[in-house]
Amino acid sequence: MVTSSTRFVSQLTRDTLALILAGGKGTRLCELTQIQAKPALNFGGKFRVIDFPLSNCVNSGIRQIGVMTQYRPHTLIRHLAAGWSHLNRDLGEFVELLPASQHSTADWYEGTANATYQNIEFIRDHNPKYVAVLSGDHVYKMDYADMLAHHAQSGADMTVSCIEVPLEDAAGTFGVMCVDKDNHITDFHEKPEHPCPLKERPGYTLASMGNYVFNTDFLIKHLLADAANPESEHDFGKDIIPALIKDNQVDAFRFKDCENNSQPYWRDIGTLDSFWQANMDLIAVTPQLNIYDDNWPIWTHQKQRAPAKFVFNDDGRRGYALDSAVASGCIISGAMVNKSLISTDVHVHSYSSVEESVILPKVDIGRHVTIYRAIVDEGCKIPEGMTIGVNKELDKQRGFRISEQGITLVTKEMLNKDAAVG
Ligand code: ADQ
Ligand code: ADP
Repeated sequence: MVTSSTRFVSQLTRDTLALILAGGKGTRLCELTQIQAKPALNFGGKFRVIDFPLSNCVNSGIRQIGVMTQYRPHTLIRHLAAGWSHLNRDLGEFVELLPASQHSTADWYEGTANATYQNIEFIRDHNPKYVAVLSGDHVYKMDYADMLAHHAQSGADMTVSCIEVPLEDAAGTFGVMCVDKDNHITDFHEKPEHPCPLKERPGYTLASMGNYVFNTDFLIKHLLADAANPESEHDFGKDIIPALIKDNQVDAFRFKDCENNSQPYWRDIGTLDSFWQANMDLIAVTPQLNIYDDNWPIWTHQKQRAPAKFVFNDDGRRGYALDSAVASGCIISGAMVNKSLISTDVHVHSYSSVEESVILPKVDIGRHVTIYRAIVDEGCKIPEGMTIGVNKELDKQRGFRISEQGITLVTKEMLNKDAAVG
């Protein structure tokens, strides 16, 4: 039976246009984002990061989606065209690409608010009641309909989704806010060194997840005002939210797991360490983010591949993987894989070991290779006998990158340079 409340929520999601911000550089991911934008990064063996917000939209019932691209968009565009172009336009559903420099001005997107400003005509064309501006580079499962219902029922002009984060993790990293007892935002600072602690949970602060819901007219009015302000950097966190909270109702939507009121999984994979850790989180024995959940599938596109294969080689060496995820198209022959995430089309040859590592697609790991606590980028061919991640000094000498927490990153270019020197 359809209740009035489900009808209410389905109407809200139908009345919402989602704009996904997918143009950031992701500089702290170093060489991993040298040729592609952060939302296009391979993640979790077979996904790309943008699949998470896109799947959240579709699973939430928001099926009118624009993706604002800018920085090195090639792989992102290819992925969206191959995997996300099947929504049915005849039913009013779409995922549309909104590249910079193609809209009301000939300029690049200067900031998140400017990217949205440049798409005002697109918003007007679709005439939604609400606009959800969503960050394209986070890994999480979220029903945006909860946030929309909160927004509509509270009568807010704008709603910001937020999550409780330890003070030390938030400092200099997230936009943080103070709220009153009704969750109206009373103070907002973008990436302050000293975030304000939560009264009810000292040691924690309320961090913005970079997801916003607006009443459409309100959004357009304030984007126009911001565009005319020469002092503004045209960023939601730096300029728009701090200015709006003074005279408008801007609410915090506290992202919680409704069933048990716990903190859901949400990760910004902005650094090599957080990228590695979020991949490792997926292969935990009981992961907090369940990607095997039929109720909230993470949709993606990938080419058809043969199943992963594990070979007992001619010398009687087992090819096996433990506490790991191995994507299709892989062959693990006479080699050991432990606590690792092996993406599509990886071949690990005999007498090699891969531990606590993230191996991105199309990697060939030669015989007698040891890889420990590393990220191996797409397309690498690791030569026979190479050791990665065991001796960090040696890794550095070879030109590999070592993250703050000691994870080694290896890319094709680094291997080519090492081969040229060696
Ligand atoms: P950051 O993630 O640091 O903080 P930003 O680098 O602007 O902010 O990226 C936000 C989103 O916008 C990302 O998805 C990025 O790809 C995209 N983006 C950035 N510049 C863009 C541009 N010119 N054109 C199109 N897309 C662009 C933000 C908020 C904080 C909040 C964190 C949560 O500003 O308040 O705490 O997200 O991670
Ligand atoms: P090693 O991994 O010992 O260096 P190979 O690369 O020859 O040796 O692969 C070992 C085993 O992996 C093969 O004997 C075969 O069973 C399997 N294998 C390799 N390539 C393929 C393939 N293209 N299709 C199916 N199985 C393959």
